[in-house]
Amino acid sequence: SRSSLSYAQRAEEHRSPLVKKLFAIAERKKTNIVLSADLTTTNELLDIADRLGPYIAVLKTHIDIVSDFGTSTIDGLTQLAQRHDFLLFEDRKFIDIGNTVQKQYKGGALRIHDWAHIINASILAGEGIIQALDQTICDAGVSERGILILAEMTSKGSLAVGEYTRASVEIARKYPQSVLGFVSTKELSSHSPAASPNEDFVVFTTGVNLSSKGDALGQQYQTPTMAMAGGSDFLIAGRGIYAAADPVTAVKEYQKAGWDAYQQRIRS
Ligand code: 5BU
Repeated sequence: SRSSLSYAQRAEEHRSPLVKKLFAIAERKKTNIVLSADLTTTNELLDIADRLGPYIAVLKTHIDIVSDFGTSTIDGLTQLAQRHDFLLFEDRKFIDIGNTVQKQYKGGALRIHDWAHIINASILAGEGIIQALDQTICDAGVSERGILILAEMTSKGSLAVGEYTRASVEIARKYPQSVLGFVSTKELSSHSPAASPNEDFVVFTTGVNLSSKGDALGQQYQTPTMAMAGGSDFLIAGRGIYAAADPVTAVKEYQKAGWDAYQQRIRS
């Protein structure tokens, strides 16, 4: 199955230039860690991106929590992404009607399409939202842009389960140009009867923590080893890394745990 293949093998066979690049970064840097850099000032965000950049494949932002957001935020992130060889993922969770999300993605105050390689969207509003984002990506003619569908969420009582998750996979299959895969707790497509043999969705898993089981507001964690065993490809960790006493030591621990679990999986 797909989860026993190496990132290098998957890079070779994948049709998306962005996924090829993502897998190539993972191989080069020996990391499947996505840092959820939930810092609230430009200085703090750029500082953590610079210090931890060498150990991560992707930097995930919530750009709307940056209190002094501006051109220097975007320019800084873009330069650090080039210097340290990582991609930028804006965790914007688009959720509105197609016409609105096109405006939120392409323009607005945050100019997300200009700088974020990866975005995510929920299918609560139906297929039109993915159609709209796909259209923006295809029309722009920039190859390094892609969408992850939010097929599940990690918080307690999440309603993104069952039929909703199945519908996420079905919609993803209709937009192979722009949909890279999912944000989910585990691999999804092989559980679905219509999976074609060469389908290769990328699975990003949030709620990853080495030492905590959750927080006081409903977050629920799994370890890097559990997530990789479930077919995840990229592990998203925030407070477990950036809020540690020594974030560099912490990111190296997550990197090692994630990479060991990956190697275990492709060997078995
Ligand atoms: P933490 O500090 O590792 O708990 O941060 C988790 C991050 O992932 C945070 O930015 C959330 O907004 C994000 N997240 C999540 O926790 N759970 C989900 O299902 C999704 C995103 Br989708």
